Amino acid sequence: MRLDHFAAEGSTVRVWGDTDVVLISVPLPGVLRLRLAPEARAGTYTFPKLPPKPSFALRPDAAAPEAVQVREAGAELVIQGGGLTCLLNRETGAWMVLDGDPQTGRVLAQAALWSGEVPNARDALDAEVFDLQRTRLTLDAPHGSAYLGFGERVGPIDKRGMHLTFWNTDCFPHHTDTDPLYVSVPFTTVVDTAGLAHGVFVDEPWRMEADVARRRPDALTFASAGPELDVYVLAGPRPADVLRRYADLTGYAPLPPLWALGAAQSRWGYKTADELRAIVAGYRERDLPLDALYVDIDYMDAYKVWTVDRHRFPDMKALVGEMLEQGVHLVPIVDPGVKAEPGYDVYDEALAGDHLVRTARGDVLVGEVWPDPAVFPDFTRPEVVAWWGSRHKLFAELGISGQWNDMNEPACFSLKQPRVTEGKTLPYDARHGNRPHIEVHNAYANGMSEASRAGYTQFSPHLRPWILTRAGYAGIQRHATVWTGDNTATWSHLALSLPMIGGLGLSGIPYAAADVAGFAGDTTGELMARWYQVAVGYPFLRNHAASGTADQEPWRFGEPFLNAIRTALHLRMQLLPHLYTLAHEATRSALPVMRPLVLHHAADPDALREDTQYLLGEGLLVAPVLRAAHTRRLVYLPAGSEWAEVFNLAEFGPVHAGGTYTVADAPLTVLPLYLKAGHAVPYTDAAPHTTAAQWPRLSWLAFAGADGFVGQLYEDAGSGPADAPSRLTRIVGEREGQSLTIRRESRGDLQGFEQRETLHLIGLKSVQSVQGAASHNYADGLLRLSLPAAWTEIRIEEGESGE
Ligand code: MIG
Repeated sequence: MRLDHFAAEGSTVRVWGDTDVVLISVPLPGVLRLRLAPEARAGTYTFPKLPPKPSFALRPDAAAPEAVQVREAGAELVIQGGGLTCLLNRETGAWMVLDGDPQTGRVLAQAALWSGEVPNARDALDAEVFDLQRTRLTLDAPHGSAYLGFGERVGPIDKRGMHLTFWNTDCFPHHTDTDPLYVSVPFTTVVDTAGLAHGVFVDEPWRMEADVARRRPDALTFASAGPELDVYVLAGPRPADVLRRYADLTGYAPLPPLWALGAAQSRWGYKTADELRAIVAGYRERDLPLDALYVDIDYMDAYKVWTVDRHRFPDMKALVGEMLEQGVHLVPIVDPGVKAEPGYDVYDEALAGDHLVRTARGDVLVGEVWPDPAVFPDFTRPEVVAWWGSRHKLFAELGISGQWNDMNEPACFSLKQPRVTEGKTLPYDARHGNRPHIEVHNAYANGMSEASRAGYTQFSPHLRPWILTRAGYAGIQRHATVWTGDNTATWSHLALSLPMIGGLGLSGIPYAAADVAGFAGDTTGELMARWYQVAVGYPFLRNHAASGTADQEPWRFGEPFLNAIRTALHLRMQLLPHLYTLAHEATRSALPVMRPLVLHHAADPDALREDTQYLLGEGLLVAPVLRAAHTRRLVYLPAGSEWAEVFNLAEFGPVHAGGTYTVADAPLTVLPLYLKAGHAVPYTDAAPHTTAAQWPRLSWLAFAGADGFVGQLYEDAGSGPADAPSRLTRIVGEREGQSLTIRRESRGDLQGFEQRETLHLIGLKSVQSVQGAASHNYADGLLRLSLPAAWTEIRIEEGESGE
């Protein structure tokens, strides 16, 4: 590939030859973009100019790009900006991106090859012979590097050795080797053997595949059905830096309401208002916390979206209010398929407004989903997003602020105008305005969920929306969070949920979760109990089951399982101050609530690929039991600091050195938790449901390391607009010789403090005196402090003569 010409045009460098074009720019510091357009002459009338390229992934409020410089050095062009360098060979087209300057910079990504095919004139006309791999990019995959993320995937946390397809698919049920699934995010964080990270994001919603060092162990290959490959290389050096840069590019997730983090119950098969009332009563009479009920498709009249069946739900508004009084939020499901029925206002409006997906021949495309026949709003067009958003008025007026968007791959069971499809969805050549379905399929759910968020924000500005989606493309985190779809009630799916949610977190989606106890198939009491324990740290916690499966509300299997589930749910409620703080942190840092160990221990090879455990923040490690009839498990404690057992958040247990394996004893009611030296974690008392994200009773578990410790707490009303009064509190313990000084620093405009605050502290060899606490007690290495209201400083002297 020869690229003879180049020109600097504003903040972009254009390089081109007889047939190929590449545009290089630096949208953010540490992020370099190469828009690769091989064989562009054949497909682009304006060659060597490229038409503007809209993106579903990029945040709309992007900053101005960085300035770039370009110079020639032999056959190479040297392009620099934002701290990065791109070297592009004009004789071969090979390029590399370095962090820093050409002499000393670290090589991030290196491409020997990128190529395209001259589009066949038939392609555009006959999608059944559409070449599914029109453009290709091959990047070096150095031996030993780990490949994280790629959206929603089965398999281990490191995707090396997998061949992945980006094509959102409704698969009921999915299995531990199913690919693709519902969510496509062509973004990976690469971690080398020294623990240094960089990112690669290919912003193409087109059908794509990625071969992650499977066919060739030394190559990561992207192949797209589209004419271009829009590549972003993101600098590290830590995985957390890559994730933050990805969110700077594609957006941060908005803060969820606190109630969405509480316990939720769902079932496909709850059919009437009275059934829902009975479920709430079942929770309340057994002292089981409950914050939300998800309401599946049977509330609708004949599966007509934006309707409510009047017989089964005679007064939805009253029901929503009645539930809210009991601390329970109703979250209805919404499907995109609109019943094609003249006289049904949603259909009539969609038709009149030209909002629908069409066939290649230009007719409205008609398929079958739950409504039959069904038509599909074209959420890839802004005017359709606006129209769908306006439809949320109905639910907002009922007092609803949470919504569950399903089937938005989009799923389509059959077509009335049959064409070849890939999976149960729309045909490749269906039309979205003038774009073929194969180009925008993966982004269909983004527009649908954007509409939901915008709708609730418009009609209920005093509430904070909670939007769940099954499908999505890069950037979906700005609009909604993801649940992992139709999993199965098996132990292998329980274990799979950790790398799956972890992988979504590493793909910029910080609040993803899996259905507790499995959607398909009958669960068992033991699997339920262990699944609830695993889910204590899921970003949200929803029990959901398929129609026809055995009942799986927490009490259905009796004792000892009910007690174990109650213990896990109470643990969840206790941890909400910490989880909500992490949720808030995600809105600033993009670090997920449930963190794979690699996020904080990338240079520790045992931690890097450990995906049977997870971290809640940097300081709390969760090592749940994932196997039937096991009451012990092996736990890896990452190197670099000590870890103290805090099983079930109860008493401190033994302290273990990092970089070691230990065996956790975990009978049915026990969740093994470990607190890292140097960290403090806030928690509260269990409650039947959440209220405000302010904690009349607050406790801290703290482990003073050699440098003391830090802990954080974010508080606000728990709902309402994100700019309402809030407070971020840091408690910092600093050592100086024999003394430890603990300070509390709060920032923000939220008034009022905890009414009862205690600190449980380990890590001190002895205690001679304590100043500033209301009372204290030191025994067996554990110091308990009762803290006065509005405290700001505690001083502890270590020394031999304890009191
Ligand atoms: O064709 O609404 O993944 O959570 O319960 C199945 C019924 C449609 C699939 C979702 C599942 C939901 C179910 N839906």
